[in-house]
Amino acid sequence: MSGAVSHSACGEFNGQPAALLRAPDGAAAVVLLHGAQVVSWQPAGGGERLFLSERSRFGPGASVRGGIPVVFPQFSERGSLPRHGLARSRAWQLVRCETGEADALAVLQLVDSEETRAQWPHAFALELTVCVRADRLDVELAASNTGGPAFDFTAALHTYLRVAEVETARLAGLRGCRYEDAVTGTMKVDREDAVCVEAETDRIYYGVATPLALSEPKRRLRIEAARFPDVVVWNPGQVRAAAMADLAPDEFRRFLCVEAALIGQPQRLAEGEQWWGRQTLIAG
Ligand code: TA6
Repeated sequence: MSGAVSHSACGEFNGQPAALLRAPDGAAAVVLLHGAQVVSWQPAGGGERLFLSERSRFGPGASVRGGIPVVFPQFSERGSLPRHGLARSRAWQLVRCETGEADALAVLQLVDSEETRAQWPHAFALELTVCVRADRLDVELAASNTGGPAFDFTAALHTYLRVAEVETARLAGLRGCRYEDAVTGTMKVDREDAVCVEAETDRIYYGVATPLALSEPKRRLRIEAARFPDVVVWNPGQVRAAAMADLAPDEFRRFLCVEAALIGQPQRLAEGEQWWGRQTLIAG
């Protein structure tokens, strides 16, 4: 993280406005105001645990390849909006950025505008809360219907977990879960003790009730979720990655997306109602 600070501050990351979080124990994170996208997380005493492509584009309109893109109100192309909705491509407002006694916290907000209503005709407010301390990162997304007819949405925290080599990573905890294999267009049940990525992998697991564990030869990561009932596991593989301008050669080997998601049963919010969901990463 460029320009490391001893406390939390609103600063810049790659020339873009960002919340630079640093807890008293040294745990740190960076959150761009663009898209409220976490682009860096370093547990106390540890190294970077999120992937960020060296070819990521920054600035208005760009979607940054890596970190934790916020997907709302539409997952993927399951609707009429641009892929993964409209939240990740807009400038959010930073409303809190502070270091507490044992943690550091940022809160960012996005509300509807004439522009968003032209794409998605609803009054909404989003709030993303990012908290770091010790070995953990908590990211919580809250969505509210701030006035008007009920609306349905799907959402995800599209987390790019950094790995040394994706083929040596193992994701455990999904055995027995039903999943939609977007590569083959089929529904399956996972019978394996762990997901191993050897080629393009694009799976939506529905109704995942237990924490996951990402294991590599030299480190582990525990992945917990609250009120995100589904999990997306994605790696583009070599062929698809070669066609992605914002991925450098072989960078596909350096990440596995494990996304806390709300896809299978869209959430309905009547006027005045709020939903929230959280993903927690615990470094080991
Ligand atoms: O979450 C998996 C996925 O839906 C993949 O199908 C792939 O499209 C990925 O998201 C990345 O999407 P993006 O729009 O960020 O390139």
